[in-house]
This record gives sequence, C-alpha cells and structure tokens, in this order.
Amino acid sequence: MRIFSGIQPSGDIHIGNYLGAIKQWVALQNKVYPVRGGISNKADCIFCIVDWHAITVPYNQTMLQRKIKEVAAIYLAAGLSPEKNIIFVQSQVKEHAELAWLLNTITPLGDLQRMTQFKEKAAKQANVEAGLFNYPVLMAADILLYQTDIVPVGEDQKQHVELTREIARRFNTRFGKTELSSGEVFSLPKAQTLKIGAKIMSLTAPDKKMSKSDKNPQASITLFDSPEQIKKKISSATTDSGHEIKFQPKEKPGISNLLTIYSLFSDKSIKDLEKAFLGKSYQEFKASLSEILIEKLKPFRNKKAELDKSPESIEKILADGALRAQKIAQATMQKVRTSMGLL
Ligand code: ATP
Ligand code: LTN
Repeated sequence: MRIFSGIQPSGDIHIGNYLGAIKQWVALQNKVYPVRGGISNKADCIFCIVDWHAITVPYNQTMLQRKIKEVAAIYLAAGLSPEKNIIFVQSQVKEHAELAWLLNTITPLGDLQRMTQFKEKAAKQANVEAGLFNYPVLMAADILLYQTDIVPVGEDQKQHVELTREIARRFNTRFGKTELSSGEVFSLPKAQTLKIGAKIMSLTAPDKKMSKSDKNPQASITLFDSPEQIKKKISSATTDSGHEIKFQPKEKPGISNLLTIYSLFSDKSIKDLEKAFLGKSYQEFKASLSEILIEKLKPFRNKKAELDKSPESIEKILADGALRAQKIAQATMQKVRTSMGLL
C-alpha cells in the first residue's frame, strides 16, 4: 500500500491544513494494512513539499526558500517521522517535471478547463499563466510517479485526485498491454478525506474555506500563532446573531465551524460539546476554544523552535528523502518511457 500527499510552500500553514491533511498523515504513518495470505504490512508513506505548485501564482522568491524549509519543519514538528516516511521537496526529483510533460500529451483541455481550483484562482489574478492551468497535470505526475494507492487530502483536492485517476486509466488503456508494455503502467489512486474536518472554513467568512492565500490574516489560525493572536482571532470570528451553540452548518456556519475545530482538537464529539455548552454564551464558548487551541498548538511552537536551531538536520532529511523518492520515481519513468515508445 502506497500513500502520497503534499502541501504547497505558499503562505502560513493553518489549522485547516493540519486537520484536513497533516493530522491524517501522522496517523497513517503507523497504520498497518492487510495483504494477501493473512499477512499485514505497514503502508509506504511519502510526503512531499510541492514547491513547483507554489510558483503557479505570483510569489516572492526569497520567501519561497524560507517557506520550503518551514513546511519541512512543520511536517516534523507535527510528528511525521523521517524514518517511517519519505519526506522530500518536489523540485529535487526532476522526474516530476518529465512525467508532467508526458501526461500533458494525453490530458484533454476540457478536463482542465472544468477544474474548480483553476477557475477560482484564475478569477483572482490579472494575468493567468499556463502553469496554473496545467497544475492538475503536475499533481497527477506527483501521485502516479510513486504508484500511489491512497492520497490523503482535504475536500478541495478530491477533484484533482479524480482527474489523476482518469489520466492513469487513459494512459493504461493507450500504452499498457502492448508489444512495448506487459501490463498496466500506473496504479489507480484514490482520494481519502475525513468525514469531519475535510473542509475547515474561514473564521471571517464561514462560507469560504480557510486558505493560505487568503489576504486577511484574521481568517485563519496558523500553527504558530501566539496565544494573544489566537484569542483575538477566535473572539472576533464571525458568528450569527443567535445565542445557541448548535451544529447547524447551513443556518449557523460560523458556530458550526468553531464546533468542528473544537471537536477535532479536543477529541470530544460535537454532540457532547453541544451538551456541555448548553445555555452558555458564544463568548464563553469562544474563550474555552481559545484555551484548547493555545494548549494543543503549544507543542508545535516548542518543537519548531527546537528544529529552528538545527537547520542542517532538516536539510539532511530532505536530501535523504529526495534520494529515496528518486529511486521509486526512476523505476516508474523507465516503464513510462518504454511504454510510450521513447528511447
Ligand atoms: P492555497 O490557498 O495556497 O491554495 P491551501 O490553504 O488551500 O493553500 P494547500 O497547500 O492547497 O493549502 O493544501 C494542503 C492540504 O490541506 C490539502 O490536502 C488540502 O486539501 C488541505 N486543506 C487546505 N485547506 C483546507 C481546509 N480549509 N480544510 C481542510 N483541509 C484543507
Ligand atoms: N494541489 C494540492 C497540493 C498537491 C498534492 C499533490 C496533494 C500537489 N501535488 C499530490 C496530494 C498529492 C493542494 O493541496 N493544493
């Protein structure tokens, strides 16, 4: 069983990225899957810092270098082990670009035009470059290079993983089982999302997802916000004019989002939280949520401060990860080139 996922080194990693993606990954690194013959195997987990994706919108190059290392430190601070997982930077394994080009040649234009993320991001920009349009093909290359079975992501990425599956299917049909190839070239991947937490909403506009590229810093809580920042952001989070602490995403999107965050950080069910806060004010609920967040995010801040003291150790982990990733990527590329009739 192979698991692959990644985060773009754009903006500050927020609790949506953590709850929707990274928290799942930390659990998956220890998960054992049954295989044939009654034997169980630990999944191979590969977690990437997808820097080539982050440059598909305007960015600052000095910041990018810092962010790449920061995302690596966040993976480690959140509990991903470099021994149990391959952790690496996308641009350090050139096969991602090679496969992306080849997959471009079999991806219908219409499929890319339908992508929601492209439409949303393009609408925000004066100039839209081809890289943003082709972004899902690079993502398909990331996933297919490693013969991935499962892609743990937030809700917003399901459409891209579906497209990846389509591209893999099309490739296998066109180039698998021919005189040049003995069988399927790619495994078909599947997205894995959580039932609760796959879409954490913005604190200021709870009809939109919390997003790194949101210009309003009050909209998200980052993993390294100070206790004061957390208190301020939660106390000014948008709610409704009512006073009941109830999970009703349509009628009460703000409070429902805060309940989801509370539940995921405290491991208490939403039902239990509704009971515990029956008759309490929004203010009391928000104060309690701030306390939980301050307490649960503290270990991240501490671990990150420790890691910041030894940048060489992170560089070594990334260099080692790139070598291990490249071995797998090279084996896939050999099959891809041969099956496509390249030398
Ligand atoms: P950007 O605004 O730069 O696109 P982002 O906040 O959407 O950034 P990504 O790097 O695109 O973050 O996403 C990293 C992972 O976090 C993906 O698996 C994505 O699905 C997940 N994710 C992003 N935002 C949320 C959210 N609000 N709730 C749950 N999961 C999320
Ligand atoms: N598009 C994803 C980031 C990403 C990714 C991947 C996620 C790029 N390549 C491969 C999973 C697998 C996003 O979160 N915006």
